[in-house]
Amino acid sequence: MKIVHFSDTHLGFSEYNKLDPETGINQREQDFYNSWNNIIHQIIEKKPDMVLHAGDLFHTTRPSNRAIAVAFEGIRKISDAGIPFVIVAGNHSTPKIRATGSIFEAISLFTNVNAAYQGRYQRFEICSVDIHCVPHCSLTEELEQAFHDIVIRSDAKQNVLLTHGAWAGSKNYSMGEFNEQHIPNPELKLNMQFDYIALGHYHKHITIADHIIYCGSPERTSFNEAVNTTGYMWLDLDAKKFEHIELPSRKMIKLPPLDCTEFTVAEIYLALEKLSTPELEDALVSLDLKNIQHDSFIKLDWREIDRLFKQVFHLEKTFSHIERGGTTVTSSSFDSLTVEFERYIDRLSLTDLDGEWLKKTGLHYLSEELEE
Ligand SMILES: [Mn+2]
Repeated sequence: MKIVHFSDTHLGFSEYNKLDPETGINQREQDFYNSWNNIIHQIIEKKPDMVLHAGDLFHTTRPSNRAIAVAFEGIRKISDAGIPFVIVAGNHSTPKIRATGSIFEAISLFTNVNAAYQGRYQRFEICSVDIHCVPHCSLTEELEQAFHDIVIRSDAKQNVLLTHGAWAGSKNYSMGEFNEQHIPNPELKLNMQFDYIALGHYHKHITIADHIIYCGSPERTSFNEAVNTTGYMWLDLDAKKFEHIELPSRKMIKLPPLDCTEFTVAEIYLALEKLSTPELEDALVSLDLKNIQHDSFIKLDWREIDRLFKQVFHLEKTFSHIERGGTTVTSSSFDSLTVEFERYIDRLSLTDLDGEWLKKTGLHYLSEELEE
């Protein structure tokens, strides 16, 4: 029995104001679609007996038509190949109000596809393997009930638990999100034994115990995930061999913090020039300038820094500076003018003005200005 276990695909995630030259779609949004398509491609090539998705298929509860189209195209390929597909809803894809309905209702319509999304335990029997599903539950009582409802049948050849949340244990597998759920270890609490526990939510691939595994996400949603490898799990359930298959994703690099205490502006530029290597090409890069002296700080040209790192996809800048006469250190981050402008418009509560129009017009003038 060969199984693909993947998770946290976050289709519809988008960030920064850069478009894919080929598709015209936000480049980061396209990156997530590419990673999804890459896994679908591998599934069709390698023909596992089953595919499991451990939650956060979409980035939001109400995904865009485009995100839905990309998801459906991939799921249809798995379905058409006759490969059973089981998916649970994660915290990013569970509506707060049940009356909103769920996109998983539509997903369940595909042949060979089983979705658990209703805040309760569901079991799917596939080729004599029982897939025990605990999706994201909006209430703690629902989650407790879901675990309480798990039944291990005597005639099941193997048992797999598929769930989404922060695994309770000695380490913290939290993503720091307000609505995440904490998963008790049912093997300890309920005295059950599973052949494999397929976890989603924590974006880093990590083996908690031989058979309890977070597969990690195929793309990174923040700089906290810079060190993570990206990919999916390939399971040989009978041989109990569980392998993480790495897949390429957009590079994300955190540069070591630069201490500017002793630096003039020219020396800061010089130090940055050394940090700006060809390796950073097309990567998401974060740069932290520490303790910039007041005199250097006011002379510092952030556009010059962007020019020094022109090979990168996006440069995320954070800094702290020492104010004149004092030791006060302030910390902040500043993005490109276009990103800051978009953030500013988003913060405004516009009643008489069309925010989208304002954004489009403003960005148009800003990009013309920046190109000169
Ligand atoms: Mn997630």
